[in-house]
Amino acid sequence: MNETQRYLFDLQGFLHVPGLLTPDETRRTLDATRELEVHALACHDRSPKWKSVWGPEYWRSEPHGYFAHGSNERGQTLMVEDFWLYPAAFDFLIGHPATTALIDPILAPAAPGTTAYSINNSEVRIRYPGNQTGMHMGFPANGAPKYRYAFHENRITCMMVRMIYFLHDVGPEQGVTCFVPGSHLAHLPMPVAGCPVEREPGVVGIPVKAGDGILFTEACRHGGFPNNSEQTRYTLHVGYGPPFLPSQNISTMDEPPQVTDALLARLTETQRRLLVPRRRERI
Ligand SMILES: O=C(O)CCC(=O)C(=O)O
Repeated sequence: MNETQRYLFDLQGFLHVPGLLTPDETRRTLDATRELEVHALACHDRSPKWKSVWGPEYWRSEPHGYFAHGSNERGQTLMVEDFWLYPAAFDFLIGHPATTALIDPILAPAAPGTTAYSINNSEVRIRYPGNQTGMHMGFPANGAPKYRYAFHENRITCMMVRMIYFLHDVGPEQGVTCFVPGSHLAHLPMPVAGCPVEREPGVVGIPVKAGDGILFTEACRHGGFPNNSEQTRYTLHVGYGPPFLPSQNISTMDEPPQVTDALLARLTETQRRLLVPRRRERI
């Protein structure tokens, strides 16, 4: 993270990173995401159903173990959590060097001898025409220690951050991700009840190109403008936090990370540590 990026991240609570993925990575990831969309929709009826502790209902792919939620109807979102469990096009994003270079300097430093941080959240979000994402987070209204943003001893120290990978262009009318810049530092709750996403005071939509990323602190209030186009929006969202924080996927909230032997066998040791924090070993 360079000085300008650091300045903007601290000021806004988010950072738009053009060209985070190469054109080839972007194309391959979009193809894999569309394949996963077909897979997830096709296994809905025959898959076991689960209700998350946060309320939403999911189905779980029997062969791969990922959890999916939603539908492909107009106005809806299809979410697939722990998308790495679907082999194997997404593995390169676990410990992705360009992402790591942005995240290393801003996550809360870990205690000596522990993994610096882990991946605690991974979602494919597929937003169909007519869909929007309600605004959420932002201090102090939804403030909680696990989302905290702080600046301490000349260092940004976030608890949880997220990277969104955009797999195609998303213009102003195509469901852009939006933020209330600076809301990670706000003292007052958002004052307008029932406000449409795009009319919330201070909200700004961020148009992006294929391959761009947006990094943000969970303490910054955010959501997604309505997708007023006929283009379905495909994004990947990956969350990072301290290694003592378990899964933050809605399907498996606060449970141990969901991994399979098949996934772990494909990964390097460094990648495995990002998904499964280090534990004691019998010697
Ligand atoms: O881009 C969007 O639709 C909203 C993203 C979002 O809410 C999130 O990643 O938590």
